[in-house]
Amino acid sequence: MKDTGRKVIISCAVTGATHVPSMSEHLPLTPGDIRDQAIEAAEAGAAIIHLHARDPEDGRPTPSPDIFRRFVPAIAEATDAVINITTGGSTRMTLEERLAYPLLARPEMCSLNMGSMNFSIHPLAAKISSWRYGWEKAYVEGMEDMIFRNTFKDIKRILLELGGHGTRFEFECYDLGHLYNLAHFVDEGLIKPPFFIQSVFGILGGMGADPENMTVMRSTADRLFGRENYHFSVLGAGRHQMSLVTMSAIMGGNVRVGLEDSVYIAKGVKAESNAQQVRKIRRILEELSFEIATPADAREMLGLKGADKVTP
Ligand code: KMH
Ligand code: ZN
Repeated sequence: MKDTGRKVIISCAVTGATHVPSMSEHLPLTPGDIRDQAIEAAEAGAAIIHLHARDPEDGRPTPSPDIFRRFVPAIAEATDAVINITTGGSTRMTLEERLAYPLLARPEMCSLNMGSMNFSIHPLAAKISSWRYGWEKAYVEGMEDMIFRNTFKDIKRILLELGGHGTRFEFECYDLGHLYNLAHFVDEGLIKPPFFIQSVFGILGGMGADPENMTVMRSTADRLFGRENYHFSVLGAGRHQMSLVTMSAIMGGNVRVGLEDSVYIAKGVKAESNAQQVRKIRRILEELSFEIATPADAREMLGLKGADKVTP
């Protein structure tokens, strides 16, 4: 793998499908909000922008290609950031729904979740006393009984269908076993290096946000894939976000921030935008003498096909 001089890729996950509008007035909901916050995050230094769509009427997660098309091309037009579209969607969407837009757009990059699991923020429901939209309470409470489905067959389908169009993946690994699932597909010949491994910490249903877990993920990935064959990255859910991603950079990895993963900028303080989180991690990394990857660096590091090969 070509050494581009150890630059750190900042990914920004702009809105997601787990957090609900009542958690932060700054969570972008409409196509215009998502577009503007994504562009600002890219200008602040995010080389990769990870995107979900929401219904403009009430902020409910949606897989609708029509809604994605109301902001993705505008972001691509305004920035040279790598656009990374979710294939995880939400735990309530079918795989068919989750793949509807990615299969049309054939992005440079998509997320790919490496195992089925529980995935929930239901304990938060008890802490929210006033709900902005009628759907939110049942949505959050209902996560207690949801399964985030990502079977071997589902993963294989995504690798074959999207991978067949040259899309490469942010492999989201929430547990040690997910690295072994990834290794299984490498053994099957369905994935070629360089792999981009997003280790996810602090999701209820996945591994906890203990720093020790990161050393286990890192050393296991080294053993399974060889450090020269993959790029490590970390996201930390909620209050663990900034400390865990900083640790990733120190361990030779990359970072993901964004309101999809945490609505905070500091203890008890809500982030006013995605760009604010990007600026904060950029500041920390530069203070530590890390160099930030540009979108061109990220494309080279991850072997991406280029923005010109994406269907607008
Ligand atoms: N919010 C992340 C923990 C996806 O979009 O595929 C999950 C995620 C899933 O990013
Ligand atoms: Zn996502």
